[in-house]
Amino acid sequence: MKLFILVALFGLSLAQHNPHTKHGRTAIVHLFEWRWADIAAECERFLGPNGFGGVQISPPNEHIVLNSPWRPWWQRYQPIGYNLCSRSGSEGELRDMISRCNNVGVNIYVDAVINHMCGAGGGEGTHSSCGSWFNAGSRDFPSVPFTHSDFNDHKCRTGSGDIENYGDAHQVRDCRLVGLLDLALEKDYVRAKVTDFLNKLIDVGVAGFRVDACKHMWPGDLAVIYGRLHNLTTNWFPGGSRPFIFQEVIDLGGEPITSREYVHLGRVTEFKYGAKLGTVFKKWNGEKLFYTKTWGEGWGFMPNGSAVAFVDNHDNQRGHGAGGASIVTFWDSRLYKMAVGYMLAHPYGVTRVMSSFHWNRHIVNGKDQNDWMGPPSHGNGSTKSVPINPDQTCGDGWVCEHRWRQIKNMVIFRNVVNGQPHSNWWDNQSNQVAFGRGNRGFIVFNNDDWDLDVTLNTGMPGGTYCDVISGQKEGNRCTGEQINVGTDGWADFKISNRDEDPFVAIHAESKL
Ligand SMILES: *[C@@H]1O[C@H](CO)[C@@H](O)[C@H](O)[C@H]1NC(C)=O
Ligand SMILES: *[C@@H]1O[C@H](CO)[C@@H](O)[C@H](O)[C@H]1NC(C)=O
Ligand SMILES: *[C@@H]1O[C@H](CO)[C@@H](O)[C@H](O)[C@H]1NC(C)=O
Ligand SMILES: CC(=O)N[C@H]1CO[C@H](CO)[C@@H](O)[C@@H]1O
Repeated sequence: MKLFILVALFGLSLAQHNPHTKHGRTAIVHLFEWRWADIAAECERFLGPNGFGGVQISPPNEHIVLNSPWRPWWQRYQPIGYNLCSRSGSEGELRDMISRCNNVGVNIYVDAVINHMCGAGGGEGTHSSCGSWFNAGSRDFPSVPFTHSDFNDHKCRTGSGDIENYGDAHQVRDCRLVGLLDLALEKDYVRAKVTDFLNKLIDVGVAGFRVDACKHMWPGDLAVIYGRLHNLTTNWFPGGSRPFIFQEVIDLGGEPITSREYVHLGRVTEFKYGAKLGTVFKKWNGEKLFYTKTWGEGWGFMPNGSAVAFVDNHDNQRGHGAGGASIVTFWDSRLYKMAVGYMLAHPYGVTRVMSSFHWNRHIVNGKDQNDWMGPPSHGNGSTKSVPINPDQTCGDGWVCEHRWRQIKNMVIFRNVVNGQPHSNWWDNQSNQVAFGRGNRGFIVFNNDDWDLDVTLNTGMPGGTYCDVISGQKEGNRCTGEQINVGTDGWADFKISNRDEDPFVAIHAESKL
C-alpha cells in the first residue's frame, strides 16, 4: 500500500517535468517583457512556422509601478495582486495571446511570482499596474486580499527582517529576499489565493509555470500548491496532462539549499549550465571545448530529466542572479551564437532560448550601473511594441536573438535530431570539437585561434547538405556553404578561426 502511494506520488510529480510541447518541438523562448499582442503575432508569424515549442512570458499579474528608478524591469517581480493587467497588456490581450499561440502549437509558460509581494518600502497608493490600492508598510493588499498576518514577518529571525546569511536555510525561506514582503505559504489561506491565481491561468490555456525564487520557498509548501493545480485544459492538451513546472533555484554549489530538494516537484533551472558553458567558450580558467565530451551530468549538472538548460537568462545577462561575468549574452554575439548552438545541438535538458531588449549598459568596476533599465518604452512609460524589419530582425531596441538565423536554425536542428543519441564525437584536444546526433545531424565548432581542416565521420547518409549556420536551405538551393557527405558518412570540414560564425551544422532536413 505504501509502495503504491509512493509510486502514485512519484508518477504525479514526474508528469510535471513534461513541457507538453507539440509536434516534436524541443525549445522554449523567453520573450522577456514583450507585450501580449506582440507575442500573439510572433507565435503566428514566426514561432509556430519555425518549430518553437513554447514561450516563457513575463509575470502577467498586477505589479508595482515605480518612478525611481523609472519603470525598472524588476517592478514586475513585485506583485500587488493577482488581477491580470500588467505592463504587457490587459487580461483580454493575455487571453487572446494564449489562444492564438495554442492554436499554432506554441505553448505559453507563465513566470509565476508567488514567494513575495512588493518591497517593504513600496509605499502606499495606487501606483500599480491595474490601479489597485495597497499599503506595503501595513502589509495591506485588499485586491487579493492579503493582510499583515499573511506574511512571514513574525517567523523571520534576523534583525533587519531580510535574508542576511545564505548559509541559513531558515533565513533564506522565512525572511525577505532583498526587502520583498515574504508570503506565509504554510497558511492554507495564502496557498488558496496563490492556487486560485495559477488555476485561473491553467483554465485559460497556459501549459505551465516558471516558478520564481523557489530557493526562498519551502519544498513542502510548493508540493501542496502544485498538487492542487488543475490539469491542463483539454481544449489544447490531452486529458490528464499536468502543468509543466520549472523552478528557479540558483545553485552553483556551496549553499545549504540545493536544486536536489526540488527536482521531485518539477524541473529546475540548471544555473551551472550557462556559467560553465560561458567559461568554456571564453576559455577562462584553462577550460577547453574538448572537455565538454562529457557535457551534461558528467559535469555535475542535475539529472537530464530534471533540468531546464539555458545559456543566459534575464537576470544573469545583466549581472543579477548567478554566474557573473562568465555568462555569455547577445553583447558577445559571436561567442553567444556558438554557445546557444552548442546547447541546442546537445541532448541535455529542456532548452530555453533568451530573447532580450537592449539597454544602455554602463559597467563600472564590474557592475552595470544600468542593470535596472526596463524594456523599450514610450515617454509615458508604456512598453513599445516590437516592429519587424524587412530583413526579419527586430527594431526599436528589441534584440530578438531567437530570430537570428543561426539560433533559429539550431532550434530547427534540435527538433530534427530529437531522440537521437550523442554520437561520433571528435576533438583536437583543444577547442575544435564535433559531434553528431545519430544519423540525423552533425555539428563542428572551431573556437581555436587557428583554422580547422579535417575529414570526419558524420554518421549521416551520403549527399549534399546545406550548412544552416552560414545560410539555410531555401527551396532546393542553399544560401550558405554546402557540405558533401560521402556514401561512407565521411565529410571534409574547413572552418577558419576568422569566420563570422566559426561553426557548421547540417541535419536531415537541410539535405539538398
Ligand atoms: C488529472 O487527470 C487525471 C487523469 O485523468 C485524474 O486522475 C486527476 O484526478 C486529474 N486531476 C485533477 C486535479 O483534475
Ligand atoms: C535528455 O532529455 C531530453 C529532453 O527531455 C531528451 O530529448 C534526451 O534524449 C535526453 N538525453 C539523454 C542523454 O538521455
Ligand atoms: C503612451 O504613449 C503611446 C505612444 O504615444 C501611446 O500609443 C499609448 O496609448 C500611451 N499609453 C497611455 C497609457 O497613455
Ligand atoms: C592541440 C591541438 O591544437 N591539436 C590540433 C587541433 O586541430 C588542428 C587541426 O584542426 C591540429 O592541427 C592541431 O594539432
